This record gives sequence, C-alpha cells and structure tokens, in this order.
Amino acid sequence: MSQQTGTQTHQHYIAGEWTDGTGSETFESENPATGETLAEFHRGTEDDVDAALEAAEDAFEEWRELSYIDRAEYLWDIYHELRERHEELGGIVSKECGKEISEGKADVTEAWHMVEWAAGNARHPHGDVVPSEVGSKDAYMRRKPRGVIGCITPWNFPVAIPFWHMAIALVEGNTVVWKPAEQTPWCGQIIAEMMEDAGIPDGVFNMVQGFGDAGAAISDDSRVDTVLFTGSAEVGHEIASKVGGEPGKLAACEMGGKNGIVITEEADLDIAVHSAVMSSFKTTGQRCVSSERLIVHEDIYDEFKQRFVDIAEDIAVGDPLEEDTFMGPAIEGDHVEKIRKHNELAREEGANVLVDRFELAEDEIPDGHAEGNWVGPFVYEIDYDTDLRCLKEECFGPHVALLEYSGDIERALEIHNDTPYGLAGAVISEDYRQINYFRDHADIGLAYANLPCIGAEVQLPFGGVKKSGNGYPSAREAIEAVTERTAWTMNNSKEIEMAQGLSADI
Ligand code: UN1
Repeated sequence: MSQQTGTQTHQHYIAGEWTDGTGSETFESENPATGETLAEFHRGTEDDVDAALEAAEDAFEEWRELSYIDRAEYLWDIYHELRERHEELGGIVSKECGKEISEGKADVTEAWHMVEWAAGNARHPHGDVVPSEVGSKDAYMRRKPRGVIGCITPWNFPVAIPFWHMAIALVEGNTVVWKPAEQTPWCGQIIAEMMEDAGIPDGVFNMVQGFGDAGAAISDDSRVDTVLFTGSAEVGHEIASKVGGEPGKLAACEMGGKNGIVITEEADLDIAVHSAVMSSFKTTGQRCVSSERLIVHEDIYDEFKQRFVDIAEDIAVGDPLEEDTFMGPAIEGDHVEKIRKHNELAREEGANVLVDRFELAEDEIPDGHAEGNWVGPFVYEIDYDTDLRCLKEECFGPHVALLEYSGDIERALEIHNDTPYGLAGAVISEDYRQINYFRDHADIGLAYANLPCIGAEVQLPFGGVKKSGNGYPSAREAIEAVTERTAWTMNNSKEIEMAQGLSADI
C-alpha cells in the first residue's frame, strides 16, 4: 500500500497470511486534519487474537534456534526500506495522525534508529562472565527469549513505537502478536507489509487490527509471556495489575506524564522560552513527554511569561503537510472534548487564562480543513497548590500552566515532584549546582538540562517512575522484558566443590 490506499478493506496478518478474520465489523482510519477517510480495516476479535497467538506459539521453537545475527538480517531489510521510503512514510504518518511533516519524518527516522540499534545489538555480547568463589567453576549470566510477546502501541508514534517494542523482541528470539492503535491502522498495515516483504517466517510476526477488546485479548492471554504496552495510564495500570497477578508473566508499560520544566533565576531566557515552546506545543502537546507545567522563578517570571505568551498567541496551527505549520490537529473529536474539559477544569480551579486559542478563529483554519480536529494553545497561570487537579491530571494537549515560585531550587523541585506521574522533565539554568540538584532529585525517568523535555534517543532507556511507568517496554531496556536470564554454572573438575564453604561430603 502506498500513498493511495485504494478501496479494499485491509486485513489482519496472521501466520504469514492476510485474512479478514472472524468478525463482521470494519472501521476506518481518518485524516484528523480533514476528516477524510483514508482506508477501511477489518476489526479484530478475540478469535483473531487467538489464531495469532497460536501461530506465534507454533513459530517460536524454530525462530529461537536461529542465531541472533540471522534473526537480525530480516530487520536490516526493514531498516533499508524505512530509509528508502522516508519521505513517503513521513507523509503517511502526518496524514494519519496529524503530526506536522517534520515530526512525521522524525517518527520514521526514530523507527530506523531503533531497528539499527536492535539489529546491531545482535553482534554485541548478550550476557556476563561472572567470577566464581570456586576456582574450578565457570559462572555466566546467559539470556534466552521468553516466548510470545504481546505488543500494544499508541497512535502518536505509529511507526517508531511499534519498532521500539518489536525490533528487540524479534532479534532476541521471541515471536510477536501486535495490535496497532485503532487511530493509525494504515501505519500498522505498512509495517506488517514490511515484515512480510522482509521474509520473516510465518507466525513469527502477527498483526491484529482493532480496538481495546483485541488489546485486552492479547494482554489477558496466558500464552503471552510478556506484554509490552505504551499508551494511557488507565490502560497501562490495568494491564500491569492483571499481569502482576499471573506468576511467570511480565508486563512492561510506559504511560503518560504531567511533565514539568523548572526555569530558575539563573536561566538563559532564550533557551528557556525555546525549550518550553517545543515541549508544550510540538505534536500539539500529544506526546507522553509533553510539558504541561512551567515552574518559573519570580525574578524572571514576568519576562518569561511575556515572551512565552507572545509565541503561544502566534504559533502556526494548521495543515500538517505544510512545512511552516508548527502544530497539527488533535487526533480525534473525543480528544478535543477531553482537552476542552481540562481547560475548563483549570478555569474552575482559579486559573488566570493568558492565551485561549482552543477554538481557532475561522480564518486560522486552512481551506478544505473545516472538518479537522482543531485546537490551539491554552496557557494559564495559577498559584501553586497541592490540591489542584489541573496540576496533577494529564491533558495530553497544548494546555500549559505557568507556576511562579520563590526561593531555591529545592522549592522548585517540591513543586515539580508534586504529581502522581514521573516521566520527563527539564531544568533551565546556567548554574551547574542547580542542574545537578534537579538531575538527582527530580522524580522522573527522562531528565534534561537546557533542552526541551521531548526528543529522547533510542539508545537511552525510555520509561518513567510513579504512575508513568512499570518497566521499560522500549529502547535498550526492553531487552530485560523480553529475555530470561539463566545463571549458568559449570564444573571443570572431577570433584564437586561448593560455594559458601558448604561441605560436599556425603
Ligand atoms: C511519546 O511521547 O509518546 O522522546 C514518545 C520523545 C520521542 C518519543 C516520544 N523520542 O519525544
């Protein structure tokens, strides 16, 4: 499938075959900037998931016997295809999920970075040689695949995040059953075609298109050894708690955030404003690492506020396929309503609203895009109080609070850490002591200094603490979630000698 999606109803990919599945329902992918239908898909059922899991189980024994390097060969084909089709795929990402075009392309770039990392890692050591107390013993930590990995991915990085999960799972010798987000099935279709074109053996990779019920059928099934989930906190916590009750099964979930940027009295204001704008409004605030709280020292508060507000008033919201657009639309109508509710909540809790472009003016909406899910920046200031819900609940939109603080970096960190989440954050300061204090005390998984809090690279761990995370489903740390460790100890002597001075006499 290329730029033209055609009229057929697209299928699931199970056991190396394209199939309509067992259900009678279909669903559509829509361009969030125009409301236009992009393509139609069969909606997966529990029976379809069942067939996919059976195929993945059957394929596991042969796949695990291949060498790491042979498994990685399949992924290298995909790496080249992602690079060759960069422009085209970037455009499809932008069309299907509304991200502006440079972000659409960056999504594809991040995908090939992940594939490159996972396939390249096949040639790296996969265990440890460990000293033994006993001279005649060899001790090692060795890894082996866990089995069937269930992958459930979000719409906002519809190409990169599936590869975060699946590239590592596959190279490590597991088989996969994947459900793409229901908002971005077209990207799912293209990835499944790539897996097929790369010649990945039947059943090693399976894709079922569909909604939460298909996702739950994957995560609830006892044939799944690990669930990798990236998405909302609500679903992630449900998966983590259910799976946690099943011995031997693992879940690694990365969820949202209520991310904050601390801007101290020692900040370079150009960097502060630039970082805050990028973090709050890129992807229309719909990254799990987007910032919704700017915690600014009183000495520079007024100047920062003026400069930030001026940009928020002006920032280009529009057609994601136009180069000079900064923010595309929200993903869907329901999400626009959710953002509206968050804006209202802030007002109810006493916000002084500085910018309200929630309803774009008619002349701001590009021609032919009246049906798009448009929202613009909403910026407010509010006196910090630990009881305010608007400072604790994630909006996942261009909705940002300015919080003025007085005192030292310790005070800024008290405010910064006062959310149930802990994914990403940044400190803007020219004072290394403040920077290092933030690094050591911010309750988050991804911390930045003098940078936006978005844009992590795949060779770093990506995950959070508190309500944001439960293990790492992505990037290099995903290896822990998709492999078992074997402590392997071997005797080189004809005698048995035990560690801990344990007597071997019988
Ligand atoms: C997400 O926010 O949902 O760090 C993923 C970043 C990207 C990934 C974001 N590499 O901004």
